[in-house]
Amino acid sequence: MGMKRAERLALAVVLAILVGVPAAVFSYQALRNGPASSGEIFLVARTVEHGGWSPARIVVKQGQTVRLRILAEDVTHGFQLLHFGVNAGAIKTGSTKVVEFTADRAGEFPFYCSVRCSPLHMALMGTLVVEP
Ligand SMILES: [Cu+2]
Repeated sequence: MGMKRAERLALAVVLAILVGVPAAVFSYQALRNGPASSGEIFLVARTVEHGGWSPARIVVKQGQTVRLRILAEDVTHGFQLLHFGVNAGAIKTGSTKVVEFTADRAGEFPFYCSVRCSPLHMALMGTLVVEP
């Protein structure tokens, strides 16, 4: 014997509340906290000719575990943050790589593209700002 129509409807309503309310609360918190606290920062690499790093300046707090999801948008790029021993290697066109490190020192640190991506490759630089 299957459930009656009313019972199925009641079950659907209960499920919607059980799943929907936590999802709504979670997305609200994610919006309010922003990308820095939720732990992942989305970073887009483009050739300098097409805008360079976006954002070109990343601000985090000292002690924070920083997770960068890097998209190589137009051609193959790399990502290098030498002061924290981070080297993502080649990131193929249209793909992403995730790197993670702990920002254990305060200061301003340059990050670079590590793959010869274009004539202005050497100018593809950004800055990581670690606030004390
Ligand atoms: Cu490059």
